[in-house]
Amino acid sequence: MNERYAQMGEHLLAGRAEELKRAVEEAIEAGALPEQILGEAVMPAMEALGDRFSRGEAYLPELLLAAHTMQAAMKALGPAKDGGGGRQGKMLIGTVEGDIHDLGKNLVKMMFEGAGFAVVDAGINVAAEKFREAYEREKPDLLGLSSLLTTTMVEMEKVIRKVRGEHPDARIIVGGAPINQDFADKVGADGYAPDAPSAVKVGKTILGL
Ligand code: B1M
Repeated sequence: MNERYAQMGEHLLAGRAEELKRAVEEAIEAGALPEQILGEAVMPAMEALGDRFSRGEAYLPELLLAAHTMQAAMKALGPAKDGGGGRQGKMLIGTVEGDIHDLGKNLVKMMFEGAGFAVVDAGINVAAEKFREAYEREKPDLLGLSSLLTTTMVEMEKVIRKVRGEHPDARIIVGGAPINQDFADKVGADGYAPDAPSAVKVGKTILGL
């Protein structure tokens, strides 16, 4: 399986969406779990690309290409087969203001849907006030906030304050590359998860499921 994962990473970075999608489908058929594919193939490839970008060895178009390719291939991961349905509850999720990264958020959404949640996606670059409005409209059991930039992680605190100002019992989970448990505690989130599969576990724990 290791060689298969390495090849998936190569497809991702080269923008070969169809090949990646096929490889993911074959791996799932061979018994691989979505979280294994994410952890062994997708995340290491994205991290390597991010490191090259930091060193000035890769550029924005390469990041975009990998992002598009991953988006196309993510459908093949398939954990959301039952479309959520809301058996376990309702989640509202979004990426905070100033931040347009959405691949991680989309994965978290897919995993929650796969676990039987109805998920409302507020999108990217969502201002605190928009989160509050959506929270009031949707009345979710759980609010999920994603941030990928050190410059936007502070927005999480604003959203939490804004939503809890009106709904003190709101249950909130945060995540994204720069986030950790200490930060989550500091901003008053109920939970933090480092990746999409564990987000579902943490979310269920928060909800007492
Ligand atoms: Co951006 N980018 N990017 N980028 N980008 C990073 C994040 C960066 C680390 C790259 C680097 O320099 N090494 C860096 C941030 C540095 C920092 O803040 N410390 C960075 C930068 C600087 C930027 C720009 C500012 C670049 C520029 O314009 N000069 C710009 C910002 C634009 C903006 O947001 N305002 C920018 C733009 C972009 C693209 C648009 C080109 C593209 C995003 C496309 C998209 O999302 N549709 C992009 C990409 C692809 C990346 C990297 C390479 C990959 C991110 C990704 O999608 N990973 C990234 C480098 C890296 O992460 N190593 C980088 C795969 C994804 C599945 O993982 O999102 O981490 P991730 O999600 C994980 C967990 O974090 C967690 O679960 C997910 C799955 O397991 N998780 C949660 C996420 N949300 C969660 C929520 C939860 C729980 C868990 O509960 C609710």
